[in-house]
Amino acid sequence: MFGVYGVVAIRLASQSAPINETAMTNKKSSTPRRPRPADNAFKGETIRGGVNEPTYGGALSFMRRHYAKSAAGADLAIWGVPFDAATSNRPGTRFGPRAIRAASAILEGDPQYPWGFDPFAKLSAVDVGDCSLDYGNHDEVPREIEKQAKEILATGATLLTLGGDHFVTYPLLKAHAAKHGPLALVQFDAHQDTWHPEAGRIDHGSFVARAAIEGLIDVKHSIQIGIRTHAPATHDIEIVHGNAVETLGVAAVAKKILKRVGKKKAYLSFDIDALDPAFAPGTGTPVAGGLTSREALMMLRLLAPINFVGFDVMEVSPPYDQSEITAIAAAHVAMHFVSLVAMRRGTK
Ligand SMILES: [Mn+2]
Repeated sequence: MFGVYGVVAIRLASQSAPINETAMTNKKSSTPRRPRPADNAFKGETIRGGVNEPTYGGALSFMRRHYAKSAAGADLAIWGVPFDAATSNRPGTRFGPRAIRAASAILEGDPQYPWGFDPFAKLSAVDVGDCSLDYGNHDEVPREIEKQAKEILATGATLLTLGGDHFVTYPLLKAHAAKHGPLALVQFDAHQDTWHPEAGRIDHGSFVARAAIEGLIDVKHSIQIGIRTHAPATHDIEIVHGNAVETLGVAAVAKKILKRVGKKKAYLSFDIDALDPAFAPGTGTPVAGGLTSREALMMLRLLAPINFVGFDVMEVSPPYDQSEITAIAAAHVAMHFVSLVAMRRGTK
């Protein structure tokens, strides 16, 4: 059983994104292994290439990327949206971007596993800091997120957002759809997020309904993976339930995603609660019976053929986390996003 499954997974992986075995086994890097001086986030002279700071020290940014006020000239911009006022249960995701940046410090310098290359040798990337929001004026929050996201997208950079609760994805989709048209949504989540789609509501459980109703997503090419709660409507989006990932297997689910999306431009939204609470305890609305982090990361890797134009990882709530388990999972998810972009974009 495992042997057959393994062959399928390897074949699919080799078709979509060949692994550089030499880099994987030798762990050779374009940069020396000895730690360099700390604080590349501020002192970096280039927005390319790996760095080798001590994992435990130095100024934090996502994967030690240089902080920049503008994403101009970069292939990829990493951005935080520390907003958690739309959550229905546990708050705390306003601390998510900071925690994911801290957890990502273990991911710089080496070829990233299992990709076998340093993504920043292939693409330039900057950390553009966090979205500026007024905590006392929630009505302005959706407009502000959309406006600031549009400013980043106008530079030509691909945007990778660290949340924040899942409401944030709604204004992010507005900004991306304004540039690209309706997008195929690939959503990893325990929840369909199709509740209470009234205009003006600020609710982390409604972004999918709003996006479908407003035509921000192309529902016929959209798919949700890991669902294990009921919701009022599917909006004709394909659903792969949490238990199906085990019965079908990772490679078969990845094939379903590739088939559903086809050649459409796509947006990848990863709610960390797609993972089981064992792998992501620090989140707003945990649901038992979820994916393992291994299953999720394997699936992400198999999505390399998809033309993703935007990414987010949402719902990391550090006050409910233990030993950074959730933040580490989210940092690895985001690293896979970076590697997906590197696979497609190559060197600019
Ligand atoms: Mn969710």
